[in-house]
Amino acid sequence: MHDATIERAAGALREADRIAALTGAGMSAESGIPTFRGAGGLWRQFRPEELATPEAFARDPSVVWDWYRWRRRLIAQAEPNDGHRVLARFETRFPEFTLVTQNVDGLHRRAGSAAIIELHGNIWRARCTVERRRVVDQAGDPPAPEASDPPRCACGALLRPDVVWFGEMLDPVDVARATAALRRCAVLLVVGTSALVFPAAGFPLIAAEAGALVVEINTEETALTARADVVLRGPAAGVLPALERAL
Ligand code: BJW
Repeated sequence: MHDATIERAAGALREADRIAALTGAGMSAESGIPTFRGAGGLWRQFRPEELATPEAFARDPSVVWDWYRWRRRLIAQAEPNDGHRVLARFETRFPEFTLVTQNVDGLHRRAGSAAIIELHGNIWRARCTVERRRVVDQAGDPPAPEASDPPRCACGALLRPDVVWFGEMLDPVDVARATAALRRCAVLLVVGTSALVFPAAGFPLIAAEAGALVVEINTEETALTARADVVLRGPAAGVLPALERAL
């Protein structure tokens, strides 16, 4: 990462009053949460179609819940990293800052971000498969769904993780809010995502077409790299603090 490259991103941020960030699993990598597709990624050990689809849950809800319990335990032990904390500070530093995340781990909130669009849900919530009522579990507490296997709602129906699986629709309100922010922003920071999973993978292109400077922060080349205006190669927990220092 060259000083000139970081200065280009910092200069654009200094000039901008509307900024957005889109984050993915790499954002939490240095908090100890495995990514989905990288080395040691969650998909390397578990096939997605076996675990993160409505069909998998219908076939064997206990197996799917085991995977989510394992991830909840990892996340409960993790702490937000310096990258999460920089984005939390950006919320108060800039006149308009919109944080859109694909992550379900809740670490942005724990770092102090207040206004977050959680596109793929939140691992600490469950919802009734019949009543659709949400059940909130607290990180660190023994989650209520641990009580039975597979966990059930008070009405007797199965509970499921309140996340978005492949083939499921994202909340249209979240997508509309995110899209509006992407069309308005002058700079979009795209942090730690492989940019492979839609519709989020298309968000940087929406911002670019509306005239935003797209800054990619990632340890590796991605599907987005060729379309990004500025590429800051390195870990989120190092690059974001460096960017903040350059402001
Ligand atoms: C670091 C780092 C460090 C490492 N610092 N960086 C259009 C075209 C093609 C397909 C589709 C399409 N529209 C819809 C689809 C189908 C599907 C899809 O996109 N499939 C693709 C695989 C092709 N999309 C959907 O089904 C979505 N629904 C939808 O569109 O509904 C409408 C519809 C329905 C039916 C048919 C058609 C349309 C729903 C997608 C839901 C995704 N859900 C998951 C699971 C969430 C719950 C859970 O967590 O359990 O979301 S899948 C998984 O992938 C998770 C993530 O949020 C998501 C994205 O992954 P992410 O964050 O990018 O992680 P990685 O691991 O891929 O990348 C990590 C990156 O970090 C890497 O680049 C590393 O280099 C980097 N990194 N360490 C910085 N320290």
